[in-house]
Amino acid sequence: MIPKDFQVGVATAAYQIEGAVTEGGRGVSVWDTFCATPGNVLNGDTGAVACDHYHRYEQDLDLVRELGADAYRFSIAWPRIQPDGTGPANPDGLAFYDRLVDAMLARGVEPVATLFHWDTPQALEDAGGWLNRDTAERFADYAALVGARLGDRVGKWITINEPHSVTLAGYATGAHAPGRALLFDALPVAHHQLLGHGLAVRALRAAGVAGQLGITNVHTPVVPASDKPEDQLAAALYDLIANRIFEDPVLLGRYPQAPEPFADMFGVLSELPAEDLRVISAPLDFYGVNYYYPSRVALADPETASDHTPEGDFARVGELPFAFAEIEGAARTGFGWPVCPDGLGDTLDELSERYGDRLPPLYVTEGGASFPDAVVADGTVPDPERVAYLREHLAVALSRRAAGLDLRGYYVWSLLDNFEWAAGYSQRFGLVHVDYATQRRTPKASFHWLAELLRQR
Ligand code: GBH
Repeated sequence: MIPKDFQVGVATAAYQIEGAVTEGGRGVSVWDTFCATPGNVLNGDTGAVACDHYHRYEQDLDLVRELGADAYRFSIAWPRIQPDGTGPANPDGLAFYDRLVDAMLARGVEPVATLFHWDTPQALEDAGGWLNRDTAERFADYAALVGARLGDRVGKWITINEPHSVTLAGYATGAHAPGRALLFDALPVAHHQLLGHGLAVRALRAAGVAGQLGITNVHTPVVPASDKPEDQLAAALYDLIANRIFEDPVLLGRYPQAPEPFADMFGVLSELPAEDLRVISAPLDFYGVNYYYPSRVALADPETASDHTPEGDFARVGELPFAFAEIEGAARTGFGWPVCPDGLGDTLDELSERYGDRLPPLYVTEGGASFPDAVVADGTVPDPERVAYLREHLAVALSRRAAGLDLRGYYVWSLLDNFEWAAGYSQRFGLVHVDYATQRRTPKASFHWLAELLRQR
């Protein structure tokens, strides 16, 4: 049974669902550019049409209401608000999100707005993107524009979604836009996003927004692949890169130290102005956790490293000193990701152990799984694996809450099947099936299961 004051929501992101990439004065984002180069995205897929949500949002929000979700987490496309990433707001861009937020409120659904879910304006990328400190300042200006317009109605603000993914996939390995493969030279990207977060928090507070402010980090509990000292070392280092580089500055006001012999790897993070860390660690009203799966890490053997990488998306992590070992005995999602509800518990436990009193109230701002869902002869979409996934993950979340953790909600990724970044349309994460040829939406069995669970509250 889900407690009444535990918020259940559904999440999406602009580039993954909106389409209409040349409408309403929207500028070009790094994802438009990345998708245009053959080989970057599976099957040459792009977000140009996606779920056509830009035109169909009323119908999509009807589904959110029908589900009985308390909150809808969406993202705002920066290039709709500032086509070139600077200057005055584009009125059509603001007007779209204004209508979207009102449409949520009209349905009794709390708007949870993410300001940055990876769609950097291309013009800013051309000036260095997140490698350039100026992008953090530009992000705060953008936050101020949106805050001034929507600040009276948005319930929660998430500044940045998963700075880890933009750093690692976007700039270190190149699997995501903007497709840079800088390995450890990508570290400034982490810092500039976190600085952008802190400056955006400051800008939103100055704008007097009514809602709560937070950030969303993706968390992966890291376990060494063996007892061997080199695997333990690799795991400790990977935990820093995957998790703590993004958590410690926000929650403790400092970056972690890399273990010997890797101490120099984080060099750039130890030479930063103290004032930056003060900005980054500004008090938050909540902290968002995305959880997908744990990582079993070994030190890479250059000969075999690529055989051990878990997923296409992150395959080029093999060039970093890590290899990923199988999590044995776990069911697999469509991506091949292991289904490990206990890993969510481990992540939540780790957070409260590491940060104790400094931890703001928590929300799981994403959790979910892709499966090869299809509409069958009777018109339904059976997805028993997703029902099991959600049942088990919700149970783990609620167990930690029952044990005293201030965990206030769980948002399912995702409302709709959508553009799954480098995997294109091959991975279906939705509670609602989308037939891309017709844009027909069909709620899956998991949608009906969750709707019933929410009705029972
Ligand atoms: C999220 O990214 C995104 O916010 C969302 O847009 C996306 O659609 C959704 O998940 C599904 O992919 O392999 O060691 O880096 C999650 C991407 C995949 C990054 C799992 C972290 C685990 C640790 N994440 N990954 S590692």
